[in-house]
Amino acid sequence: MPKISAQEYKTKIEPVWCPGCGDFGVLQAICNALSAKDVDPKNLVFASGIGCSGRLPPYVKSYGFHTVHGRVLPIATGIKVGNPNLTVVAVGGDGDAFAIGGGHIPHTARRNPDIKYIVMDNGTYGLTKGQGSPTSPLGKAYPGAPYGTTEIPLNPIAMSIAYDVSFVARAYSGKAKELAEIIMKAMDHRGFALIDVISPCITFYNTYKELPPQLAVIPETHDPRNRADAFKLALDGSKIYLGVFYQNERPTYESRLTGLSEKAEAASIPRLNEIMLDFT
Ligand SMILES: Cc1ncc(C[n+]2csc(CCOP(=O)(O)OP(=O)(O)O)c2C)c(N)n1
Ligand code: SF4
Repeated sequence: MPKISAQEYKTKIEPVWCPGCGDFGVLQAICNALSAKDVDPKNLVFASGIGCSGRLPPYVKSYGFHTVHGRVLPIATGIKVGNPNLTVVAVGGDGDAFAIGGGHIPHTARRNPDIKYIVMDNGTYGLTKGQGSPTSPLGKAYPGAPYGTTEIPLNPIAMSIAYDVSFVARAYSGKAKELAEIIMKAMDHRGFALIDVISPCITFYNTYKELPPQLAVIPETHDPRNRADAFKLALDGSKIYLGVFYQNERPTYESRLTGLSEKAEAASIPRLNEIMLDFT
């Protein structure tokens, strides 16, 4: 198969995002990474939750599943278990991932399916016109919270390290080259990879000016296998670090399931239809 260019990974469907939305940079970085990794679109699935970011799957040449709000991780896990040969990428927003869907992160981490989760984190609920989200700063006023938010924000990186997500990284949509490199590293990782991508919502929480001075690349001396050091970087409030914080290679969910049905066969556990015969 001839190599597909990044441009060719984009479908003809025009994104409906506002001009200047950070999600354009994420889409571009995804296509750059797919092209560099030479991923066959026939073996590629994008699954998404609901939100502006959740609209991404039809924009990429792949199979796509626009699922329900907060439920992308169980669905992506099911896709991977159903066909472990597929490259499975889950996408969505910070509301989708860390509010309604937050309960799925620890259990996906425990299972460790080989799926990649790209969270487009804009600190607001964009699609529903600007409410505070789990990553909104305390006191930030939004159209949907005119007197300012009243909750302290989550730290998605520290939370993911605490849950032992096996690959944890942060990137910025405005640095598409670096973001593509992190996506490629996540693709090389065998297991559940979560990338928290700061992706500004130009319409409801425009952080394009305030962000760049706060960003810093994780020092090259950092060893992502060192969980304590990863926590230190994640909790360092003086900077917003970009790069791979934590990586813990371990068996994937699908590899642990291998041979399970044969074991059940060998144990001659009655099949459901045989059990049902007792009731007919
Ligand atoms: C069960 C359910 N509850 C609420 C909604 C309404 N809803 C749609 S998208 C969304 C939040 C989107 O915010 P986020 O996940 O951060 O994505 P963004 O739009 O910012 O990309 C909400 C609350 C819904 N669709 N389904
Ligand atoms: S509302 Fe915000 S997140 Fe949604 S498309 Fe517009 S800029 Fe992007």
